[in-house]
Amino acid sequence: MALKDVLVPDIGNFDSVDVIEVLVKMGDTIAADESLLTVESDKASMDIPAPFAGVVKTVKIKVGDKIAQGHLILTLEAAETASPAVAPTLAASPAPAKHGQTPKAEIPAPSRPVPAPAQKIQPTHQPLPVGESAVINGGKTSHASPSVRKFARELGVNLSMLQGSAAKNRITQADVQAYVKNELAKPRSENMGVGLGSLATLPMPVIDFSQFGEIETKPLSRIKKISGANLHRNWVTAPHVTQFDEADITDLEEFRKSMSKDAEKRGIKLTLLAFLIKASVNALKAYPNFNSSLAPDGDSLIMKNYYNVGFACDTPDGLVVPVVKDVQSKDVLAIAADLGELSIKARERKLKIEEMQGGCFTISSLGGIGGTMFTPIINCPEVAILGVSRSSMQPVYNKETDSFEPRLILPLSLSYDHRVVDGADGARFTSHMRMMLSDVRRLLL
Ligand code: CAO
Repeated sequence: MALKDVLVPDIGNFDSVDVIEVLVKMGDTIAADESLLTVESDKASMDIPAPFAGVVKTVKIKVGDKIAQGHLILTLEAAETASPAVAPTLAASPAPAKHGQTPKAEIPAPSRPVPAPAQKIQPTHQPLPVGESAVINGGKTSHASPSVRKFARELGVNLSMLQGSAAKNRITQADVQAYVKNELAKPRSENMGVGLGSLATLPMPVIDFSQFGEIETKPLSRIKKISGANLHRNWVTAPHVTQFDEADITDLEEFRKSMSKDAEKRGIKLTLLAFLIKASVNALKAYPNFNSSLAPDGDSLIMKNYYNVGFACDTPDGLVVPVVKDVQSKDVLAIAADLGELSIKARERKLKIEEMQGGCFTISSLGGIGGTMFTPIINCPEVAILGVSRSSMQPVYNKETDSFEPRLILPLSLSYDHRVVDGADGARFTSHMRMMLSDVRRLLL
């Protein structure tokens, strides 16, 4: 049995945060990853988990304290067999912590996806951090501690339906209880969301599947949990429209293949995705609304004069979204080099948090896998995402020769937030992409 200090991990760009809830006390036996306390900045609240299992010997903080990275939270008598599974970090870490080592905060971008989610305390117009409980309610942001969220989840309450009564609109357990009481008191038809415009969803039925056959319960990976929550939020909050289009990439592919050997000599895999990223930045410049985010109050658009493009990357643990930065100042080869490097890091769980932040637009390419079309979910607070499916040879009519020619056609699926982008601009954006991709010279300008 060893007595170990548990310190406040990296909490991002904040000098200090307030302790709003202490979830353990002296003598408690806690598991690795169990929440120890909830902290809150003026933007968000979140949990700090236990880095390993053990018995709480002393608690060194109390509600109301201001704490910063390195601050002593408590001492734990660690069980010898205790697993150090999760680092004491505010961020989700796709990589399991190695023994005695504090991993760097890492997180899939929202997705995102996933919630891709940046994972430090940050302004509410950025993706929400892991464990953060900020919910948008009528344009205002409310917060709830993890224990209140857990309580709400157990009762099937959607926190976005509540107005918090505590300071800074924080939702308390009493708020949740009052809400449930109020909902139960409503006439049944109203409660069921019939006729009154209620967006409340029915709780998922709890079914014992083992009654139908053999089952096995597999825990979701940390990335899956985080990206799932982000995807769900993005799906229900942003009104999605998906615009489909097709680009003729016959010449582009010919060019790419002709350049591949040269690129390889420089240690770069010149992929189609690099060209797509380059083309998308050109389209973002032509249609700047796509390079924006809705302000948290919903009254204005925050226009971005930088061009960072995220790409969905499939890893054994789930989806992450690394971001290629400053695409406007890079040529296709430099983008391809970044892509290669970021993809390797993603799969080796070595992405740094800043490598998944700052995205303006996301591309999700399933072309290497298959499928004809799909409807990607916007990586909010970005306002659009481009889905790319598998290219195929198709007969295309050539007016000049009055004949059909075999052309390589790439399916594009652009999902956009209809609060920000009009349907006409959605179609203009994909037409622009089509134009850029069908004439590779334009990409090189
Ligand atoms: N049509 C046909 N073939 C394609 C293609 C397309 N649109 N895109 C790529 N390919 C081919 C490539 O040419 C390559 O073939 P070769 O090995 O013969 O050259 C092969 O597919 C594999 O490509 P790649 O994986 O090396 O490169 P990529 O740029 O296509 O993909 C990455 C990189 C990171 C996007 C990909 O590995 C990945 O993770 N994709 C999944 C993304 C995802 O999960 N999206 C869903 C998000 S929503 O849940």
